[in-house]
Amino acid sequence: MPHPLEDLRDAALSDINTASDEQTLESARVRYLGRSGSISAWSEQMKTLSKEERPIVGKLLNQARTAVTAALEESGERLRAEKESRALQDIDISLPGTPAELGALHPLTQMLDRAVAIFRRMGFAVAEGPDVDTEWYCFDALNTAPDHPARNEQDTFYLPDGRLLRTHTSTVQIRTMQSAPPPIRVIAPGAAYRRDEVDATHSAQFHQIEGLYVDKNVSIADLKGTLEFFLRELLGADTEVRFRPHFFPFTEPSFEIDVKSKALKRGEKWLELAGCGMVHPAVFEQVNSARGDNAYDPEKYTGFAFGLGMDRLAMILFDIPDIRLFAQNDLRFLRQFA
Ligand code: FA5
Repeated sequence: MPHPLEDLRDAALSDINTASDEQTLESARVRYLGRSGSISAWSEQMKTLSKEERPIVGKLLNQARTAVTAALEESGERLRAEKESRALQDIDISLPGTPAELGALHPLTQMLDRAVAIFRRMGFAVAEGPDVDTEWYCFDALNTAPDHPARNEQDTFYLPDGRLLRTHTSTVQIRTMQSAPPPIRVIAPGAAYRRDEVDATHSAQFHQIEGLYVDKNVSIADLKGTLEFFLRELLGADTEVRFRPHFFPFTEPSFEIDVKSKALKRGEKWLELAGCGMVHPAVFEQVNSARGDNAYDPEKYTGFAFGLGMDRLAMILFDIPDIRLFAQNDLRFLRQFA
């Protein structure tokens, strides 16, 4: 005759194997293996058994518990699989899926990435500064007189608290020198803002890459070599580069850079791309007084700086006729660069 524990085990297995949903299965688990379940109750009774009975019942109890636990697991797995296939039965897996739209980088971002990569190869690190800045960083520290036309409200966006949207990335030159002594070799890509009349080549928000190199014995030859190498890497080996004398308050001498390249669609015309020059000693003096030391001693150090207009560079590289296209978010335009 089977032991009552064996009957109990068989009843449990039958309940478990026929459970048709997870709830029924769970109540079977509680009924047999739960704290006050019937198999657990047998464990309690062990103490009351005789020495001879105890190992026999102990063995049966273990077998029952192992078998019931395994059956619970198996049935749980079966019920989960059934539930899943019920959920899938109305789905036609042969239907084509919804295509995921892949994004792409904006042409200006692509341009910046390419430019930054070339300067990095030349050992330039990337520096950053805020778009909203003070007049001191934008003008005073850059040796720009209080009556300079660029400071005019007609040219610059001022905030009610007197701060402004930086009119060029040259602010980052000052911030970089303020925070570290020479030698300095950085580029600072970022946005600049001006109240320029908006047309095909002028925008109120545009992008520049600032460059600054300060060390002992930095010369105009270094400036020319660096920028010519950069422009030929970016626009092609046959690119012609022209340095035209110009005026900036923060560099002396100063130049504007024009390029001409057969690789570009409008190859026959010179295009103004950037301003540059040798850092004016007055800028070093401003930085020294802000730092409270003489780290940028103009007798010991020289440097060059430049500011490249990235939108115009992207326009000639990608043959884009109008600067306003960059900001209009027109997918027909943007998709051409994906
Ligand atoms: C400057 O902004 C100087 N900070 C450049 C500089 C840096 C000179 C370091 C010396 C040393 P400029 O105003 O010329 O210079 O502007 C530089 C470039 O920014 C221009 O050649 C042009 O490519 C671009 N740029 C200027 N204004 C606009 C505008 N409204 N829209 C698009 N690009 C512009």
